Amino acid sequence: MIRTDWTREEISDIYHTPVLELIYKAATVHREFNDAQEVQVCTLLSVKTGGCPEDCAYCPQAARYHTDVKVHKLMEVEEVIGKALEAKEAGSTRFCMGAAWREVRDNRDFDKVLEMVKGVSSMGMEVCCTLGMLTHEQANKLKAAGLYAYNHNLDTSEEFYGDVITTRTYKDRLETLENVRGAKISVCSGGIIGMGEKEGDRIGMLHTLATLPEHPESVPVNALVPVEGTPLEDQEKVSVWEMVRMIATARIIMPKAMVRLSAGRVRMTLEEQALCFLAGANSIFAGDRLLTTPNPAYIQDKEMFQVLNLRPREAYKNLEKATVS
Ligand code: SAM
Ligand code: DTB
Ligand code: SF4
Repeated sequence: MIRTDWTREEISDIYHTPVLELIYKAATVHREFNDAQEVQVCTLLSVKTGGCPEDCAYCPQAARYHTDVKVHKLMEVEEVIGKALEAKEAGSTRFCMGAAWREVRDNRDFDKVLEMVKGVSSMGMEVCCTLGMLTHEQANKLKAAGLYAYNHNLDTSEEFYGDVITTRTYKDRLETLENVRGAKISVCSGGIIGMGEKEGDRIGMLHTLATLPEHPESVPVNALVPVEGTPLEDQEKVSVWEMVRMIATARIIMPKAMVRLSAGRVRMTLEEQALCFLAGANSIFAGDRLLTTPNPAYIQDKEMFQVLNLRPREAYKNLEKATVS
């Protein structure tokens, strides 16, 4: 049964289940609702990099931190289409374009992004964008251009949010998610662990996601990539068991969602990633770059899929293809 009335206590009990029991339960739920051999392969591209006015403590693209990220204006449409084609040829079925913006503005850059969305969508890939805050009208325009999904992470609990970001509120985040949902765009929303949050914050974030009127179709679970120059540069690496608990809990409370083993895979072994798949992860970012930080190369993931007998999930499986109007 799909439930949106979970209590924090119920989620906390699931999260704190003895870990092998938790993996077993999550693996069982996963098999009830999904094909456990299938893993979605997504590719990210930073179409506008760095110089962001926000103060997200984890982010190498915030202008106020001194990181090695070079500012790059919005890419040209043709170049982006070329990158999407490369991703498609390498086996990716979802292409996610990210921009280091606080919010979308109704300007020429937005028109250009709409062109990118049209182009990638017409290649038969699921197109996703992550561009910051969106109004209802902007969401409708993206939908009309063929946008399939929109990523907008809650990142952590409402209580811890102010310790990580002060330039926007949790409420702002939830409003954009409502605008995305309202435009009938598939919702991608998750968060980051390893930022110094308590277990209660991880549970709080999962509670918010699992009690939205509809669960997000995708839930990315990122391990913090500590980047030199950001306030979180010295955070310790999260253990695989923490990733497993997050993924397994997300799988049990949002059984149909694509739970994405997102940032942090470069620091994980194949065996550690296998545990995450067993716990119910069924999506990854592939390609040697996330937005600005490294990620395993396609060839490495191909080998991993072979060893673990996993299959890439086809685009738009069981779903209506996005149409360009
Ligand atoms: N500017 C837009 C926004 O904030 O929504 C879109 C791009 S932003 C980089 C997308 C997401 O990347 C963030 O919400 C955060 O969850 C994730 N992210 C950024 N830096 C990260 C890091 N160092 N480690 C893990 N995840 C990170
Ligand atoms: C998500 O949850 N993780 C991705 C994607 N959505 C946009 C981004 C991870 C970024 C990691 C740091 C970087 O490469 O800049
Ligand atoms: Fe800007 Fe997004 Fe990075 Fe925050 S996470 S600083 S909004 S690019």
